[in-house]
Amino acid sequence: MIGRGTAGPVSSERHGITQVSWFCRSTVTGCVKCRSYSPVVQLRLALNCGFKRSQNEGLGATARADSGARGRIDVRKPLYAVLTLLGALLLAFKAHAAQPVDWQINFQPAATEIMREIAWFNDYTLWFIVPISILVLLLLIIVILRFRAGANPTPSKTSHNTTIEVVWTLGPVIILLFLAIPSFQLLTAQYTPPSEPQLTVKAVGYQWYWGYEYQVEEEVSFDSIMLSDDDRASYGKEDRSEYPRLLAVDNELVVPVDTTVRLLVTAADVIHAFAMPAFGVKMDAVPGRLNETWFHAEREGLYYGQCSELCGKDHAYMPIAIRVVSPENYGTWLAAAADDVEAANAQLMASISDAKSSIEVAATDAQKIKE
Ligand SMILES: [Cu+2]
Repeated sequence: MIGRGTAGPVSSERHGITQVSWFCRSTVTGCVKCRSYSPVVQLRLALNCGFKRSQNEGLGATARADSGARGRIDVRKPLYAVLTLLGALLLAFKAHAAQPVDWQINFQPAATEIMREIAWFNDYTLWFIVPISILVLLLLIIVILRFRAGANPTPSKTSHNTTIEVVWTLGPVIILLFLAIPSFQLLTAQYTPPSEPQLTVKAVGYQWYWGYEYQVEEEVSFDSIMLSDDDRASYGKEDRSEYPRLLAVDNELVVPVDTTVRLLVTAADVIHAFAMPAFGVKMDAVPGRLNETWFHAEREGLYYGQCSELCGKDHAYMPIAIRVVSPENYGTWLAAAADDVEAANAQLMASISDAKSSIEVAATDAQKIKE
């Protein structure tokens, strides 16, 4: 069984196996026996995540899949305890929005599997970088103090040490292998859509805005220009938390949720780059060349990115906004957008805010009943 984005233990009905981890609670899916998850995830499980098999298999701390029993990390194991603590610290710094936030020092929350893998690879790489930096710093301090001229009036003439030379040659080679293998796997995954794309959109970079063309039966194409403060009222985008300055646009790229979207990227004048951090997408837009990438957004919402290639004086003013909506809303929007994109957007925003307010009303009613 494959579960997606589960907020708790995920169990395999087929083999009765549960995995529980603070690191991968919301990300890792699949069954250890079926090997139904990607190699990158497997490595993450092995190295970071305190992956638990059922007790019958007797491997490490366990979290049983029996009758909905809630698994837990066995913190008796010091390694897991340290990993858990550091993981919690890392998560504490993560922003909770589909846009940058003040004092953010980490990635935006992932909205695609690829972005989760990228975030994992970033954390994984830190496990090498930090110890190596500390080791080098310690060695420098030792050398500076112990081998300073004052303490060594007669310098040593040692010039070779075979053991050290073997260690400092093989050590980096092994470390690089540990980095290269998951890195290549991630790179391959980034260029391999999980399924045949159900929608193709062409994004064209212009100085200085984006244009989108949907490859559908009835032509839908429009320009997406940064929203100016003067236009906020006419587009109904006065809420600056949802439509931030320098990121909000007049017409967003609208795509359905849980759909593999093929993105063709090109430019009409100079080189731009289409970047959407929450999706793990970054692709150069080169005039005369059609680059291809893809994404599979898992959550509805409004996501912001920017042009990521210095492209001229207004490079900072050509944001990218993608609105991920339900397939029904997307269908309605697409039909309306063939005639009038701005009217279709207004209609879409109205139906989304209706749905939001009805959820809020339901929540308030439930609260009242409780009281
Ligand atoms: Cu640009």
